[in-house]
Amino acid sequence: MAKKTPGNENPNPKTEQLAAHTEESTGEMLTTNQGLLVNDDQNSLKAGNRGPSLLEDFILREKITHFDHERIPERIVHARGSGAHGVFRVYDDSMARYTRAAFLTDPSVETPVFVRFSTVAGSRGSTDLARDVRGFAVKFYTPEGNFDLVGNNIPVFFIQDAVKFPDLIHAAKPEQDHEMPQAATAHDTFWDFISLMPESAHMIMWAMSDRAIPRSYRMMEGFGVHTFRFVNGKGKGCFVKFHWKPLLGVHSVAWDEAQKISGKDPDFHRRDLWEAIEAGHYPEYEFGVQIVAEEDEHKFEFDLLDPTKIIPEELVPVRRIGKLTLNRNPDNFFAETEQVAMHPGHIVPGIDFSNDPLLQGRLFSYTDTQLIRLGGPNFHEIPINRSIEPVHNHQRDGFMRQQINKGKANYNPNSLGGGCPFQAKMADGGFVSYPEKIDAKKVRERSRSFFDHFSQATLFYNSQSEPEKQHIADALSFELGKVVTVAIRQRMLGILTRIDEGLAAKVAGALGMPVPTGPDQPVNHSIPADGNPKDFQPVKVTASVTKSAALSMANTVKNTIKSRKIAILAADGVNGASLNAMKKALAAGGALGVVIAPHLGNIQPAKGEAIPVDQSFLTAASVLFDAVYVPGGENSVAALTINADAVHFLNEAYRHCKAIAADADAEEVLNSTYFGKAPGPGVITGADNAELAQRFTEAIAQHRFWEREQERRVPA
Ligand code: HDE
Repeated sequence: MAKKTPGNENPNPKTEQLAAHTEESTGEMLTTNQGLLVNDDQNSLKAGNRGPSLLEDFILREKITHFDHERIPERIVHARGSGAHGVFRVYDDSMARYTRAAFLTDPSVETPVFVRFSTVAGSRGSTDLARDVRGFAVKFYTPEGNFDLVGNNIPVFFIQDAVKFPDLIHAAKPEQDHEMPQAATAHDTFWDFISLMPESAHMIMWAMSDRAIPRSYRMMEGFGVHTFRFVNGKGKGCFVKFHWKPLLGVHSVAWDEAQKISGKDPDFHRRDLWEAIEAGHYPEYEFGVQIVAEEDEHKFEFDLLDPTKIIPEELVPVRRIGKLTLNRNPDNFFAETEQVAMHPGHIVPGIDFSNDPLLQGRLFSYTDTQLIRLGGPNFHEIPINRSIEPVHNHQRDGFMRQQINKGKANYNPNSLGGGCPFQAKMADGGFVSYPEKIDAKKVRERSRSFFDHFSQATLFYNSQSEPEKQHIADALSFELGKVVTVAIRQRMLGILTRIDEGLAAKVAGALGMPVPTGPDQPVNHSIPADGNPKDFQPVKVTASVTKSAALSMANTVKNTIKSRKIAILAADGVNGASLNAMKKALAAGGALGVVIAPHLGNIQPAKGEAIPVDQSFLTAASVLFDAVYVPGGENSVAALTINADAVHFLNEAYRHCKAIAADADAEEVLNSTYFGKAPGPGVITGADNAELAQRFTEAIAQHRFWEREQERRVPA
């Protein structure tokens, strides 16, 4: 058991290891990098107090030089991210049948982890709320070495072969001539590429769905995407897909809201993660596996190696085998979150790769990218990247080498070092690649089993609730509406027609364009020079599952208000008893009531002690909260009724389908809103504090009342 040191409330082997590299200045004197005590950090060395600075000033030079070199290249993708430490524990030893990985089979072991969530397209300083895929990368510091599960919050990908990745990312990033738009795919080059690559159809459905605008990193799923392989102690293999299921459920914001959050608080997800962990609301995710026996590899109508396909949970259920808990914020963003080097090729005995051509390409890319990003081959020595087990090998030297290797033998075989370090037998935990039989010709080809591009796109669309379907149509109308080249929009409509004609018609309506009819035109333009386009068009398959409950967020967990932020709108003269009772009831459910008033400081209730104000209308915005409550109190109600910011706050919360509660004697405030006279679902009023709090809690747990959007009558 790792010891508990001050400042390390969640000790484990990794936090103890990191502690050896952390610096704490409290009570210390200022030094240079050479350990020299500095006497004056306010003035440079000059020839006279009005004279020129002297080159001799080694203290100034050291400080400025270090500053000049503070930035490293940002990640080419996933540049914007947030990290957290945590632990993982498997529930039981049932996985031993499939894998020999110690951390997945021994429930007595708590494995330290570091997780980095990210957006994909935007730069390091871009908004968290971009419509985008989210990265969900987990580094497990296992006793058998580091295992990195470098996944996303969407279970499929845009492309089937790694060779197309630079094209995809070039198309998605800001356009090369003017470097616009930032952190957005709503532009010509992205949709040009997509409209020519029908293999992206399934991913596009997910990326245009609410999954691409999560409410929180804590409320999204994670997926390993590729099929991996488990190998058990007897050397038998099976296929496996990895899942993360958030215990708070999968929730998103509205697109209009996402755009506003991007202005009001571009750090929204980063802040949410940080604050939840600080408050002790540790994010939790269950780890799930879908296991397919090797003999069953070809029993599906899709190819397990095709990363544009899921295995519907109806065909292979997800077994929840363990839990990840994020319980500590990083001490230093750069040292940990920025320098963490994830790699799908970091595996441990019991886990191996499949031949998914996207995964195979990734195995090259991630080391290569760290070499340029972190500056050399010793990035594994950066504290956050170190395995908790010591490293012994014959690799030497390179920029920034930390390890001091003793002895003479830096080669193998050697006799001078007694043959050490020696190779590990399989029985001692030595890694042995899975001996998959391969008998093939060397070809640049795509298997025809990868040619069905639409049936799972249709499956995803058909599995959505009506509001979710509408959101997909709206997202496509928005994105294609920003596309200038009409031919690109037209080609996209052709693709949508093959996914769902109703969807295509809706988007065509918004774009003011006809829905393509007549004989199917070739849709795949990703063809080798000597290929006949006819041979490369998508094939139709009969899907064995046409609707999957797991794909709709409407079916997610809706039983908790834990860690939700609730705005309480109040002014002087508020009914303090009601306000405090609601705040207490929300806190009992794990939610945070935030008092928002026309001014900071305190407000004076009608009776009782002054109430501290958390935010004023100037700094608060409804888009940063999950729900709103308006307590009574004659003067407070009168003030809010004529306060444009308060009324706008409520209108906007209503438009974004959030739960709204008001005391019976605060109804006048609601009446001054657009919805007050005919409120839809999720608007609750009542005179009894306890009963109101109970109904409000149930409503907040629903997350949103998307059905309100049908009315679309609140111009907030
Ligand atoms: Fe990545 N990806 N990727 N990717 N990826 C990177 O590695 C790449 C792919 C993912 O928080 C880069 O260290 C290629 C799929 C995450 O640090 C780079 C291909 C999935 C992160 C890279 C893919 C991912 C990355 C950039 C196609 C989901 C952030 C910085 C063959 C399963 C990790 C870095 C973090 C980061 C390459 C496709 C997830 C350039 C070539 C599919 C979560 O190496």
